[in-house]
Amino acid sequence: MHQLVGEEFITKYVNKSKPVIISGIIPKWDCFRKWSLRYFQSIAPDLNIYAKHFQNGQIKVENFPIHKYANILEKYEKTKADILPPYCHDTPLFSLIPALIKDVQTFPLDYLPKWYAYKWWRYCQFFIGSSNSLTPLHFDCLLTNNLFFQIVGRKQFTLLLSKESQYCYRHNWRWFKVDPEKPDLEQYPLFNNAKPITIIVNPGEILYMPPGTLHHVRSLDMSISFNIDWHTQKSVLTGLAAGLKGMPPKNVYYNFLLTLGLVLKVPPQVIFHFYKSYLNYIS
Ligand SMILES: O=C(O)CCC(=O)C(=O)O
Ligand SMILES: [Fe+2]
Repeated sequence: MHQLVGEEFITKYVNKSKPVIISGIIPKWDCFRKWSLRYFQSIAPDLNIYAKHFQNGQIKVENFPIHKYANILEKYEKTKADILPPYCHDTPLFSLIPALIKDVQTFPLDYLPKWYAYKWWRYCQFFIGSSNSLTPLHFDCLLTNNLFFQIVGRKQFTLLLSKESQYCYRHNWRWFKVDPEKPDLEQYPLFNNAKPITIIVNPGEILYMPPGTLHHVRSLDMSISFNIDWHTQKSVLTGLAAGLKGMPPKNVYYNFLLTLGLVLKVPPQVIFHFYKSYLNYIS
């Protein structure tokens, strides 16, 4: 959809839990012409990058000065060695480099509940990595809506609607054992019933994923993206109720905070103080 306005986005997609790709917004932003890892380095030379290895269901974190991380990615893009560089995944870069906020104007705040308007950028998380970087199949752990902004490079998303999770062999609340790129149907025969949708999100496009959408994400190029995970009044109550369906207590706690904000109108200034640890929460 081209330049979708807030009202249409909410009635046609959020209220109907339908994914959509939105074009025509990011290309008007300065980030679209400006951003690269070297640009981030030039304005924040002392930044430390935390990067993850996803290995057999485990997540290992390493950290590097930004110039070293840029060197590692550039070397990988030249050699395409067998070993993938670690992936800078889920980093609150707008809080670490506030000068980047002005590069994403005008942010589509009319897509979100008004409660998020106050310092909305604090809820955004960045993904910076080489081509071939992978985020294995999962859903977002608070059962939030996700607006995903693809700034540099392309990403291939394999999506499965929430109800398809029964065919994907779940482990640890949010992760799934099936590899949708090459599913082992002998080990995971139920996946035969699943209807995965594979899409490419191009630079300058925004992907909307409704709560509980399973996604497996493969970077096709060196890539810079960020998302905002956000609740509506309806999704936050569903997220809270998921405490009875195996959601870990820590996640229920974050959904409780967001319920205080979105439903009981406790101001974001108060809630964020307690919520901010979520932005460094690895689950
Ligand atoms: O871009 C990626 O690799 C993962 C994105 C993701 O999982 C998310 O935005 O929730
Ligand atoms: Fe995700």
